[in-house]
Amino acid sequence: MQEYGLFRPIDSQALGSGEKENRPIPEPGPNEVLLHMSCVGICGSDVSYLKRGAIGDFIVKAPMVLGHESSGVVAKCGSNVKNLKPGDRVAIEPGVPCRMCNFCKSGKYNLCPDVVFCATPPYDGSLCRYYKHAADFCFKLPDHVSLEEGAILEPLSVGVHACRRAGVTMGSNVLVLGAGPIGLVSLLTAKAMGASQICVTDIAENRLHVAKSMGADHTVLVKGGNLEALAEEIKKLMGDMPDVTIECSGAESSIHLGIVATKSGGVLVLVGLGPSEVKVPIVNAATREVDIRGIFRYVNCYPLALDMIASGKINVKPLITHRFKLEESIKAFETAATGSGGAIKVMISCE
Ligand code: NAD
Ligand code: 572
Ligand code: ZN
Repeated sequence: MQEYGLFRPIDSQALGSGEKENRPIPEPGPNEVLLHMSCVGICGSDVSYLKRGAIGDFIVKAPMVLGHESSGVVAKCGSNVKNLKPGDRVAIEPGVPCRMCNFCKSGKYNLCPDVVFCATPPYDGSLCRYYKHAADFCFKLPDHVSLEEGAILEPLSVGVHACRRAGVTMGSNVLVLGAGPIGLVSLLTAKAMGASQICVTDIAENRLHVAKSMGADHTVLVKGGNLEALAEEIKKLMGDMPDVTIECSGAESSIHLGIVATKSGGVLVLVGLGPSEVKVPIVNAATREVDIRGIFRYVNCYPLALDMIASGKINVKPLITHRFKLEESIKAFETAATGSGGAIKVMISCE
């Protein structure tokens, strides 16, 4: 049995302080692969579990390994694995559903109530040296796609699912509210899907600069105040009201803006998840037939996300602002938590 380094961040006695721990290398089951982990991006949810020990009802009750935006190299294949071989570089789709329930059988496996999702309590994540995973939830990367890009497929898949749920298509005018990693991948995806104009909002000017550099046609700095006036400003910039709005902040006022700014008959997709209850002008949405749709992670989105990167239709590399080694995980999490140095996506190398 070999030992390996592992980041063990949540401890009920010392919430918020990361730890490393040695654990045995797992043995892959017949339909699993053992992966030598390469890259793990830090997501806002990892930071919440580390700093607050919970997201809503998902409470960390025992030490949990973080990390769900990841890639690795196949080290060993289970006896039934046909799609991969040792040495293959893969992106890891982190949620493995039960495959048996009606959601799974009807293709909406993201809604499976029994999904095992990396780094959502009580399940461990993939921020470690060796990790085993269902082989059919690993996607082989072409040689010219980097392992960092493989890890970014995870948040990119959220953007793909959001744009699919929004019905973004050639010529769509799209409003993206919030320019964090999820708003930015939604921007990139909407552009790749043929959106004509994309307007992005944020409360932080530096994030809007990034959005502009990644292809936003217009940006709007939200300083609070009159939402009707903001909606009017967006309409003026875009020449018309947006057909589609993708809300990526979760802030109550931003969801409110999403309703009033979207064109009648359009779609507002709620990606950002903030307070569980918010006060919004729902009658405005109803009487103008603005469809409000939620998203829960993604479903069948990895193949398209990978194709968009592999074909060069999108470039996710500018999202990665900081890089750390596994041994430097605590520093990496501090950087992600504070956003210091203009951090957007902080990447940890496990090799
Ligand atoms: P983030 O915190 O890095 O980004 C949010 C951005 O919104 C920040 O740049 C912030 O400045 C901005 N913001 C805050 N208030 C605003 C306002 N009033 N108007 C405009 N912008 C505002 O987070 P992220 O990683 O980009 O994730 C975004 C959201 O998406 C989070 O709520 C996260 O939980 C959620 N999320 C949901 C799913 C899902 O399945 N529904 C999946 C992934 C992430
Ligand atoms: O990449 C997946 C992901 N999902 C997030 C946030 C960040 N990254 N979600 C927001 C929180 N929910 S949840 O249902 N939950 C904690 C399981 O509130 C999941 C989706
Ligand atoms: Zn995430």
